Amino acid sequence: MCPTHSFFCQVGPTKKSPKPPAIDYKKNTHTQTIDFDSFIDNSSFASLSVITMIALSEVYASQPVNVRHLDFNSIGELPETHAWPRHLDRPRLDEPVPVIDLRDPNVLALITHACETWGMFQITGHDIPISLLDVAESECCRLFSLPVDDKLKALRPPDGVSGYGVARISSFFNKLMWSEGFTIVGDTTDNARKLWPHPHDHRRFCETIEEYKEQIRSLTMRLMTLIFSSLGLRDEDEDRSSYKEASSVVQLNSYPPCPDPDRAMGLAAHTDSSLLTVLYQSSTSGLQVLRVSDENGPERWVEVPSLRGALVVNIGDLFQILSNGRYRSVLHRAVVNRTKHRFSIAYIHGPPAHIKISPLTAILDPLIGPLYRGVIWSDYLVLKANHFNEALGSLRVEEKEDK
Ligand SMILES: O=C(O)CCC(=O)C(=O)O
Repeated sequence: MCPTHSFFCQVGPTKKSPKPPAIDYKKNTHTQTIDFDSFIDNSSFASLSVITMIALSEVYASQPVNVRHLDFNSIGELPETHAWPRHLDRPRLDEPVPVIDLRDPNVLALITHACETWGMFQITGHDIPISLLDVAESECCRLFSLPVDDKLKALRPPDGVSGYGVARISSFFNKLMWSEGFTIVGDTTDNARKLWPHPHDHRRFCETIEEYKEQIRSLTMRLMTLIFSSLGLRDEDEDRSSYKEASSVVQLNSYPPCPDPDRAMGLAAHTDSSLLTVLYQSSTSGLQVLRVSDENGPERWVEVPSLRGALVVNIGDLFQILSNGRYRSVLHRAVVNRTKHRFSIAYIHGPPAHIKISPLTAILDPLIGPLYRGVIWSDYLVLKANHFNEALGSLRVEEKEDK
């Protein structure tokens, strides 16, 4: 999720990725080998496609994240495995990440400015009830407060996408992060049952997640419409109609209180492989966004403050491609603190599986031409799982004028 394609954490990647291979964009090789009838499962079609799941399973199986799962509550000292070189230069607090009220008559201009300069903004006036955000946060708390042995019953398998575990990007770093996650793709009942055998307990979790997903899904569709309009696309533009459906993943994150927060990392700097991500960062701040060097100063981290009831929206790699680089997929990370258990919920919004993501023809400058090759989401996820923040750069093509 990185417009500049370099690591900004001082801890480097453990894997030196070879140059990403060229994908054969003319054919989707996965589709030729899959017997669809044996995979018909409405719950997973509702989110990520079977093709995507299989492609990802293959990559994940080839690079398992081998870690010992910590019982964060019982640790009095930061273990060496989790001690990062001092990286936490104080974040700037004086540069406010844009906060946009969706009812503002000027909303499109505000979105354009935020997407071009920050790649991230907070929204208010979004009509998601605060009570739903509160309940979702308390369900996160209930899940992550379980004893570690209970959480491990829903451990994400090495080749799987759903379940409990450490951040997937852990395999790219030689230090571990002070966080745990729970990934939800499609229906989460099976995993919830493993965590809470009693129906009353898992039903409560599943119902909250379903309600949250449904409400954030329709908000995200509204945001897609606003962002397309902010780029100058008209309602009838053909480009736009392909995005009426979507795939989604919900990621619950937990950052327990940490005995040495200045040397720990909650979630290392990354960009999102999505079109858009809508994040609820609960009542405890911890999200930071990278500002690139500009007239206000050199490259710097800026804190995204937690605002009661607000949601954070960030542009993902795929929207950077769609907008031909005009809207920025921005590096962000999460830090931890000594006293508070922080939770966040990311709704990762991707395109329908069969859509090839390419710069939108309606907004292309004929003098510049497309700056990215087209890619379908499953291929992009595989590229990202293998090459992390070099993935987006590997799709970049020369500007016309340079040729
Ligand atoms: O917890 C946060 O504030 C950031 C979460 C995030 O970046 C992610 O889930 O990809």
